[in-house]
Amino acid sequence: MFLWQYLTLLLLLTVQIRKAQGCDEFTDLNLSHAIIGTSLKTRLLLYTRDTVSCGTLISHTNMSTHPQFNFSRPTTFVIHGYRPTGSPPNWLQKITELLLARKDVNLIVVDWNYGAANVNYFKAVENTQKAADNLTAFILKMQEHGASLSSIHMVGVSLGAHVSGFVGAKLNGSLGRITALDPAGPQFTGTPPEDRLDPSDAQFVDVLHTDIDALGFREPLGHIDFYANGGTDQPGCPKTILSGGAYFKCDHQRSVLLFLDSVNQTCVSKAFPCSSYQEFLNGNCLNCDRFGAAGCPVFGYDVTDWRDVLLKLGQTKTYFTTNAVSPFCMTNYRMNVMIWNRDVRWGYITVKLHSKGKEAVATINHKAVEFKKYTETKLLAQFDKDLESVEKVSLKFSTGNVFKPKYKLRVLRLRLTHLEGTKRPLCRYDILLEENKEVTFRPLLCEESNF
Ligand SMILES: [Ca+2]
Ligand SMILES: [Ca+2]
Repeated sequence: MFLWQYLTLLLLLTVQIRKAQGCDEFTDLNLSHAIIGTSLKTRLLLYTRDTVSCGTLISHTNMSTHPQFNFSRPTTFVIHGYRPTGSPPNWLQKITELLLARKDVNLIVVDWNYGAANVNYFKAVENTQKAADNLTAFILKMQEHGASLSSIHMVGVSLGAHVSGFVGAKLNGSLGRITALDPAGPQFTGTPPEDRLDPSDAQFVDVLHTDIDALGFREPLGHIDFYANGGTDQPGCPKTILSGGAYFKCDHQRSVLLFLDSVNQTCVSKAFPCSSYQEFLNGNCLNCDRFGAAGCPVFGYDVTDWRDVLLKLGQTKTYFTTNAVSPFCMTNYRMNVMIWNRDVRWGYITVKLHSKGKEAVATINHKAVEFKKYTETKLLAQFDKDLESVEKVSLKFSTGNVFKPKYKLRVLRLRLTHLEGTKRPLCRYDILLEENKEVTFRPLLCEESNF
């Protein structure tokens, strides 16, 4: 037999085995369903470490018929949002695999595609309360079987975030954790806490915002709120409507991709408490003392390590930046620059770090920075990747002005402090930067005593 014949046979066998095992799938609808409109049906699909790729439709009333549903194990619910075209979310399998790889839980995918698939968004919004009623009744049944509410984690995407909030409120906030991924804004913005997600809905509520200017919710809703890249627009997402559907959903959907990276422990993104994104970019929010030795919280799945201190702080609004593709994490350095030019200089600095043939680049270009004689200028330098040991540093100064004579920046001292780790800061003294000319040098470990 040819290879393809083997492969076809293998594929057929896999399908047959899945059928024989009785795997249940997420409801697959299409645009015609969404146009006609669907009425709510809440299906619950159970996955465990033994059945990662084979879902079991769980009875809402008779749970004892599912021996693999182990009530002494924690349970994680994944709740999708609005489905304007009726198609299943393309991230479902990935999130199931990654969550089960991280923790031995009962993973329940809440399939309310009948109800969420509707070209009329308002109808889908109406169904959120009813879906929450279904889920609440189900969780109360789980509790009767010995499940503890504090070991329940709900991961809600968009409208699913508010569904999680409603369930939590109906259970008097006793659910362990709600993770909200870009909670929906339209129809929820400006409503009182009982009509949307809020921190009282669970013992711990962590929220990610990625599209606050369109589909997401602008204000903080949890004990900690992460605003990725400021929360408005995401790098790599189309900026014009000419890109079709992606223009509408790219920022919103990025929330799921960022969370998946954190579940997968692809890399770590520290998030910094700040009053605004601009202040964060200006380097004014790099102090993490309030979190003690642990430093600033990390975004995503593992933020529970900061749970106690965050609960004490009430509500914390934090910022972090990402790359356009996975691995999304950026590496942050604080850069302190002191010059000795007589006159004030305004400009931009590009920094490159080199290590073993690899290069990490940071452009500090959100606005021109002021450099003043003998005054320390503090900058946030965000690199696209982390490098083990920095062997060389390149700096370039520019003013962005092509008509004026070229300036020189006389740097008296420069200090680079890695904000994620405990690495010793890197220093260099006396560097002459000619405009638009890259200067490369070996950094020195800073003396602790001076500067
Ligand atoms: Ca609420
Ligand atoms: Ca946006």
